[in-house]
Parts: sequence; structure tokens; C-alpha cells
Amino acid sequence: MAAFPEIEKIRFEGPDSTNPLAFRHYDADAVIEGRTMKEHLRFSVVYWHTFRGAGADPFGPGCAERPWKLEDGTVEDAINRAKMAFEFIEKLGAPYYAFHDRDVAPEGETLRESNANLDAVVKVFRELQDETGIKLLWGTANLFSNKRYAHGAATSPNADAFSYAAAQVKKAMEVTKELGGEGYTFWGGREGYQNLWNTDMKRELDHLAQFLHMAVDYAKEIGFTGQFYIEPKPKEPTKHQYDSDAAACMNFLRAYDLEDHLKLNLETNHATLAGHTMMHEMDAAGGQGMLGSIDANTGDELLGWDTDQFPTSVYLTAQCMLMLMKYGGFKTGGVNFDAKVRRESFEAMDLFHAHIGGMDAFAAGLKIAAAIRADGELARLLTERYSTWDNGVGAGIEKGEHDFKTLETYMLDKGEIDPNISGRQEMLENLINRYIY
Ligand code: XLS
Ligand code: NI
Ligand code: NI
Repeated sequence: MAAFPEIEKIRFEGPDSTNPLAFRHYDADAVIEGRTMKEHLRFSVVYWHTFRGAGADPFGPGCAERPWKLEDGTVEDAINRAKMAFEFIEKLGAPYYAFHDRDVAPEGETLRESNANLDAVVKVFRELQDETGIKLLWGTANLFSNKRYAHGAATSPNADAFSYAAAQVKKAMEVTKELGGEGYTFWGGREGYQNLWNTDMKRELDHLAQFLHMAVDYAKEIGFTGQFYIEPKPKEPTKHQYDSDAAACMNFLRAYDLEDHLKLNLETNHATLAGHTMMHEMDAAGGQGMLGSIDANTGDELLGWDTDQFPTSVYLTAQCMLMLMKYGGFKTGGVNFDAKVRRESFEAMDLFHAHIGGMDAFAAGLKIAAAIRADGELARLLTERYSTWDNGVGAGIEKGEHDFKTLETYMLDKGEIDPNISGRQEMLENLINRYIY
């Protein structure tokens, strides 16, 4: 049975369209800087929010109405849901999806049963992928919902929880490989602490690193060549998550000799919870060659938690696309909508509106970023700002020809620095607006 019989494939109708079920900016085959929009953006729909989210909040259960069952139910229910999920993704025209093991198949009484349930649904996923051409951006394991992970998974004080998580990730990697997944994400669900009095932080971090090394080894063993990602988030559900931001993650990866095996999957609302902009996080990771993929969403400026809203601000998406293009675009990653419709938007149709809006916002951001790059004024002003490093003493320092003594001699002779020039912040902000409106 079709889930959305009344919906046709969503089409590009151009900026003047007033049809809420059409794209105004996302024109999949339009070419920008030598790549199609589809190749630049690599949109992905998440299974957890979109097909399992009911919209619950701390004050009440969700009230989402869906043509599929939202609760765990049977394997048959899961297969039915999978078919409807692929119908949605196909009609939307997103080339990718992403899932956690427990989003797609019900957890059984035992690990063995859970694995069998997962296998049954993965078999159907394989067929649906082949029929539709939709691909798996990345897989992951849910190591945070079940009560066995109350104290974390890889960082749990209970070695059995670590072992169970290892078994679960092993299986999740196998099915990701089976489905041709282009990546595998580690988000440290409850890897952090609520209280340092009961926490051996160093020991927990050592365990987390061991866990990731085991994953790297197992990938080699089974020939899984997809990209591993670690997803930073500073708080929620724990007070302090170990993977708190891009810088903390990169330091952790380097400290434990993992930097060649994982890149970052950055999420907008996690960046803002960490007190950064997404632009900052992308620049920080990109500068170190660690920018892998993005979870595209946004927070609410007035709320301090992970609201996971769909991105609608072109100011935000233009920044994301500018950073992405600065670092050469996605290789294995994509724009993954780790976002959920609001509790009040309870009709299934709202899922289309939300994704269409997010895709259009990113397509517009791509066009704005490309216009900024084509014009070259921003790049020229940046080059000019650092021009003291292009010759004279600056070039000498960069080449390693100076030390404190030679610089002292230089300054003693010169007496005072050449005058600074203005940062022109407001002028640059106005310049960016020129490409937007
Ligand atoms: C939660 C995370 C999660 C990961 C996947 O805040 O964003 O959804 O992306 O486990
Ligand atoms: Ni995420
Ligand atoms: Ni999140």
C-alpha cells in the first residue's frame, strides 16, 4: 500500500513557484562549479526522526499521525515501514538515507534475536535500494536508548555494557557493508558523565579509544572501506559528552592514534550548543583535513537545547556551503537532515514540507556560496588582510628563517610596527548580504 498516493515526485519549478510541494532552488541536475547540485549536496534522510519520531517531549507523548506504525511492533511492521520510507525518499528525490540499527528493526529478547530481526529488514532494504537507486550514506548503532547503556556504552563502568556495545557495532558494521554504506558514524550517545565524583575520566577515555580501535580493526577484517565518522556534541544526554566539539574530538583522535581512521560528522545544533557557529566547526575541521560529513539542522535562537529543527536560514546554509567548497566538497559525506518536524506539525505531509524547505535552503546556500566564490571580492579582501605575510619579515617567518633574536633585531631597528588596517567587519557583512538580496 502506498503511503503517499496523492503525492507525485517533487519537482523543481524555479524561484517564482508558489507550489509548497515543489523545489524553488534545488534543481538536482543544474551544474555549479563543474558538479551537479545533487553531487554537491548529497542529501540524506534520517530514519530515526523521519520514520520513527512521534514528536514526544517531556510533557507528553508525540501526536504524529503516520501511515506506518511508529512503535517497535513486529518485523513485518518494520518491513512495511521500510517500504513506505523508501517511497517517501524516492518522491522527495533525496539520493541517500541513514539509520541506527534499532530504528529499522525491533530489538528482540536476546542479542541473537535482535540480529535476526535486523537481518530480515536489511534484506528488504537491499531490494529497495536496488529498485530505487537510493543509497546508504552511513549506518550506526543505537548505544543509548536501552537501559543497559544507562552509564554509557564504550565508557560504561560496567565491562559487560562495553562488550554488548561491541557486539552491536560489529553487527551494525556488517549490515552497513552489506548495504554498500559509504560511511559509519559514532555518536557518543551517553559517552560522558553526569558527575565527576563517580567517574574515572581517563579510564573511560582509554576505553572509548580501545573501542574505536576495535572497530577500525574489524573494518579491515571484513573489508569495510566506508569512512568512519565521529560526531561532536557537548551535552545531552549527559552533562558533559566526551566528544564535545570539533577541537576536542580531533585532540582525542590524535592522542589515541586514531586520526587516520575517522573524520568528523558535524551537526549544526551541536555546534551552537558548544558555543560555536557551524561555520566555525566546519572551518576548524576542514583546516585539519577532518571535515567528513554534516548533520544539517538548526537550533532555536531562544532555546538552549538540541531542538533539531530543519534548516531554513540561507545565511546559515550559505556559510555551510562556503566552508564545504573551501575544503573541496564532500567525498563520502553528505547533507544529512538529522532534523525533526515540530510536535505540532503532526501530519505525515509535514515531513515533505520540512525536507523540501531544508533542501531548498541548502540549494540556495550553494548558489550564494558559488556567487561569492565567482565574484572573488571576499577572497581578495582576505588575501589583502594577510599581505604582510607575503613578503618581507612575514614571508621569512613562514619559511622558518627567523627566531626570537632576529625578530628582536628587526624590531629594534624598525622601532614600531607598520600601522594596522581596519578589520572592516561591517563592510564585509554588508558584502555578504549583497549576494543574498
Ligand atoms: C543526536 C545525534 C544523533 C546522531 C546519530 O543528537 O545527532 O542523531 O547523529 O546517532
Ligand atoms: Ni546527528
Ligand atoms: Ni543532535
